[in-house]
Formats: sequence, structure tokens, C-alpha cells
Amino acid sequence: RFWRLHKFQRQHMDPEHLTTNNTQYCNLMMKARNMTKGICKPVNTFIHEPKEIVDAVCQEANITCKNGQPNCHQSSLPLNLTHCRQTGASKYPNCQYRASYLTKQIIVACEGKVYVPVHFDAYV
Ligand code: CPA
Repeated sequence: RFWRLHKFQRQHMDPEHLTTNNTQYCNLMMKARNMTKGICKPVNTFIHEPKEIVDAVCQEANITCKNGQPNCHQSSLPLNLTHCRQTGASKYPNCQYRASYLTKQIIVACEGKVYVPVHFDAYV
């Protein structure tokens, strides 16, 4: 169970880059964060906010996740995001992505005794 919160940090957290207008961001980051091993992960969202802000989303009211579980929570405020989507021409192992920069509310699933995000469900 413990590894899942580290997986969320690896796949979705990037507080260092507050604004990004770099077309290579997704190509570099999807690889650097090990999401292009075995397959190209088709979509992934990075959150450019401090860990405390993202962890605090778990304290918002429970809502239903896409998979029907009740452990999702929506941020009250919009957060800075980069959404990475695999291009049509991208072929493993040469994973290619298009980046979209967004400011949207996020929905995450949370788990654990220290109740923290383990899954990125959506942005709205
Ligand atoms: P991840 O957060 O690693 O939706 C599939 C993946 O695509 C998902 O990966 C997030 C990503 N995505 C994204 N941005 C989007 C849309 C999708 O980044 N806009 O998921 C981690 C694990 O969580 C998966 O193995 C499935 C699992 N999971 C799904 N619902 C859950 C729940 N309610 N509670 C706990 N785990 C859940």
C-alpha cells in the first residue's frame, strides 16, 4: 500500500515547474518519470503545485470516482496542470506526447492511515 503514494508522487507531482511553455515537457517528463517503460502511458497529468496543497485535497468532501469507489475528492481551487497525451504517430519505444497547459480543479482518489492521493481521476 505504501508504494502507491510514491507512485502518485512520481507520476503526477511536479511542483518545481510552476509555468511551462515547453513543447518537449511531456516527452522529457513522461520518460524521466518512468511512464514509457513496457508501454507508452497514453495520458497523464502533472500537477505544478506544492505537495501540501495537493495532499489537502483529500480533506475535501468525498465524491464518487470514475470506477464507482467513494474515495475521490475535488480541489476547491483550480490548480496549474500539464496534461500529456500520446500523439497518433507515437510508437513504443519512441513515445511522443502533446502537452496542454491548464488551470483546472482536480479529482484525486485518496487512501491510507495518512490519507493522501494515490490516483489521479480527472480534472474538471
Ligand atoms: P494513475 O493515477 O496512476 O486513468 C488511468 C490513468 O490515467 C491514471 O493513472 C491517471 C491517468 N490520467 C491522468 N489525467 C487524466 C486522466 C487520466 O493522469 N485527465 O492511477 C493509479 C491507480 O489507481 C490505477 O491502478 C487505478 C487505481 N484507481 C482507480 N480508481 C481508484 C480509486 N477510487 N481508489 C484507489 N485507486 C484507484
